[in-house]
Amino acid sequence: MALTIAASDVICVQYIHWYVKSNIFSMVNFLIFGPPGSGKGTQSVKLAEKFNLSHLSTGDMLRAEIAAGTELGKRMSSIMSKGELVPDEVVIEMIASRIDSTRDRTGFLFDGFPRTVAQTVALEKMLNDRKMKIDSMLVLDVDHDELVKRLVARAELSGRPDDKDPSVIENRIDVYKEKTEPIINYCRERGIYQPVNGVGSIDDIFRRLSKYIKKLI
Ligand code: B4P
Repeated sequence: MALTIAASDVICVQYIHWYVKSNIFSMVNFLIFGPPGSGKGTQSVKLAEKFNLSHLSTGDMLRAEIAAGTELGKRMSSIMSKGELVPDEVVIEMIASRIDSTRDRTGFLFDGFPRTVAQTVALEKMLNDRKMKIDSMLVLDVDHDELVKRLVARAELSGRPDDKDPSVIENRIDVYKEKTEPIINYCRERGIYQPVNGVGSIDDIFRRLSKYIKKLI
């Protein structure tokens, strides 16, 4: 029996191919990770632009709520100014709504999220439910004194209450070690942990990170 392929079949196959390529199923997703002041926000803006990634920063989202004077912002403001983490469910909800409204991007760049193992489990589930995964965790390595120096310098320009007080900076670093750093082991076990030297010029660090992103997209 001769096999004939109709033009409509070809169009259908081409459509499926285009749909899979242009949809979330083919997105490549990165965590940019590191202690406060390690340069996550600085590098994320540049990387998102270069690689057409959707940059999702929970810190920026929370600060936007505070600036807009929303009820949520008012409740979160005192937690953030002490250098503590806001409740997991608040940030998980913020991220979930952004994931579903994103289209036409190479992938997601999660900046400052997740910050607890519970947030990591929730993110994995959100992505798995949409046939995606965390493809790589890029961890910026920066020593304690350099972190403090950067945040004190940023306080001059940003006016951020969590940068102004040295004891709040120390608390943020302690909270990172206690609640956020355990995510590294979680991701190491999944084979997606990638340490990156976070000391040097912004452009040098950008080149180091770009090299790992290029390998995956
Ligand atoms: P974030 O907004 O995530 O801020 P961050 O950790 O302080 O800063 P980042 O690492 O992005 O540093 P940046 O590039 O700006 O969090 C703020 C707060 O929000 C948290 O403490 C928490 O309360 C809350 N929050 C956010 N997400 C949460 C979550 N998922 N769960 C619970 N709570 C959450 O760099 C810092 C400074 O260094 C800048 O001034 C920059 O110019 C400078 N710099 C950067 N790279 C440099 C380099 N190579 N050399 C010299 N200086 C450099």
